[in-house]
Amino acid sequence: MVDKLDAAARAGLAQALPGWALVDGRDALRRTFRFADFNAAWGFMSRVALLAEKHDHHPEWSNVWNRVEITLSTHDAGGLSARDVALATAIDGVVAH
Ligand code: H2B
Repeated sequence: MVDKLDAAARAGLAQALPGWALVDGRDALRRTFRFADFNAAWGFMSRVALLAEKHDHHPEWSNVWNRVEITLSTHDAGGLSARDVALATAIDGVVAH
C-alpha cells in the first residue's frame, strides 16, 4: 500500500510544483500544457509515456490538438502520494528543456 502525502508535504506542494493545482473535490493534481501544435503536444506525450513507465506510475490525461491536460493521483492510495510529486517533477523537467 502506498501512503498518502502527509500535511507537511501538502503544505509544500504549491512551492515545489507551482504549475500544478489541486483538483476540486478530489485528492489529485492537475496541470494543462499548451504547445505550438499537435506535433509538439504528441512529442511531449511520448516523453511523458516513457517517464510514466519508468516510474511505474501513470497519468490520467487528455489531448486536444495543442493542449494536454494531465491529472495525477495514486489509485493504489486513493489520493496524492509521493509518486505523484515525483512524476509531476519529472514531467516539468520535460518542458523545461
Ligand atoms: N498509476 C497511478 N496513477 N496510480 C497507481 O496507483 C498506479 C499507477 N499503480 N500505475 C501502479 C501502476 C500499479 O498498478 C502497478 C501494478 O505497479
